[in-house]
Amino acid sequence: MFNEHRTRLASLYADKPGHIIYISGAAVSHRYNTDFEYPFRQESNFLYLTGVQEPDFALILVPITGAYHLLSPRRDAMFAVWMGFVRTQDQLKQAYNPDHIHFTDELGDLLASLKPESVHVINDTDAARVSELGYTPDQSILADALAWCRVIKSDGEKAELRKAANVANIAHREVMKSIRPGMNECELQAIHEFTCTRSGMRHQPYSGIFASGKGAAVLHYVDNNRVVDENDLFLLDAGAESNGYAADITRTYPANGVFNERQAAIYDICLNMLDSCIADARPGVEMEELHLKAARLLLEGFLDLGLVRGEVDELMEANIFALFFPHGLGHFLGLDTHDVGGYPKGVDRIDRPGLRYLRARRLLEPGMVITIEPGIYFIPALLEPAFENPEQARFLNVESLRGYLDFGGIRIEDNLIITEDGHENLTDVPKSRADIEAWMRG
Ligand SMILES: [Mn+2]
Repeated sequence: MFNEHRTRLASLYADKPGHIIYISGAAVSHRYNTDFEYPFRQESNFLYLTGVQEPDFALILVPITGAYHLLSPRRDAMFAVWMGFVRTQDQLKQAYNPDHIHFTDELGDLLASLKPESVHVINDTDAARVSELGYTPDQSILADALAWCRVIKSDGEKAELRKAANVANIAHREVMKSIRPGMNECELQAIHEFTCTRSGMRHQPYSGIFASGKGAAVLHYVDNNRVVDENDLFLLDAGAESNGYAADITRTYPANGVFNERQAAIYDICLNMLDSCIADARPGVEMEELHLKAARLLLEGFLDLGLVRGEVDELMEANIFALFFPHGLGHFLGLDTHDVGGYPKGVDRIDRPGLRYLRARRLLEPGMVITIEPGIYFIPALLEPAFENPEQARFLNVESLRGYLDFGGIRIEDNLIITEDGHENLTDVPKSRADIEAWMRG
């Protein structure tokens, strides 16, 4: 898989003889000025090209010959005492399969032997290192080239994403059947993370959101320390990570196992937004089309409930949907949860409420992996000013909406691989009300 990734990147440099690529991997980082080490996470581009999941490595690629040089840190005996076994260069070569292996302190000699015209890098640190050694760094292409490669997933990557999704599916089901009013949100986080860790996935791809009641209306809620009430909805947005590849799943359900009437009505609108967008997810479709479709379904649902007034078209034009659905419909998913490539060069964000935060704006193609995650929230910080703004308030049933300010929010999120003729949905966690309630009954 990593060989395939390097070949894909090298193909973009076919017209650049004399140009080579240098990327340093991640180092260990510490908590302030202490010797406490944060869990190590390889830099995603380096991981994509090498599979190396240990600190202080670097690589040189020579696109025109395809040569892959791996540079490993020189470890001394004390490293072995404190940190673990030190592998020989031969053992590292066996493990990672480079064409050539060197120590990182031999970078100067390696560059001297390659005599590159220019050295492509992705960041200032690598650029400075290259300059220091007397060569010309070029930071203008490589990051975009890597994003281009990473947007279309290889078969190996799809397999990792399926593994991550499978474990996240199990963890979500586990929490869904364990929740009881009176539990603290952090207990539910513990169940999620325990389930992932027990399955061998020791790292989370992002800080999970375990939000009950009003906390569910905070888009990136991470307090995760409130006691869940009897009548709360509980929103869980958390995944799992398999060899660096992320799952990112969200479900929302009643803490006591049964949706009340008000929750059910809003939930069904959100689920309809999700299901309709998923049904349309196929090559040739644009993310913003799907976003606008979801927005329209939200407004139609709210008109039926009498929460907004007017014609759907004028409500769309006035961006009323963005008061309740202020984030983007979805994003690319891969080595990073909000994966690279959402905005290729020349494509700008849409300056419109709601769509402004869309993290991907491009035609869907086979091999892309996306999330679809509509949400409906009652966020006082957005609604209260809108109640006072005549331009917006004329579309709102202010009196009814005031009764929803303690509702919180609902988000439902699935992960899809776009295929030749549609998509493969990686997420398998109950999402219809009937399925959720049945699963929670056990
Ligand atoms: Mn997401």
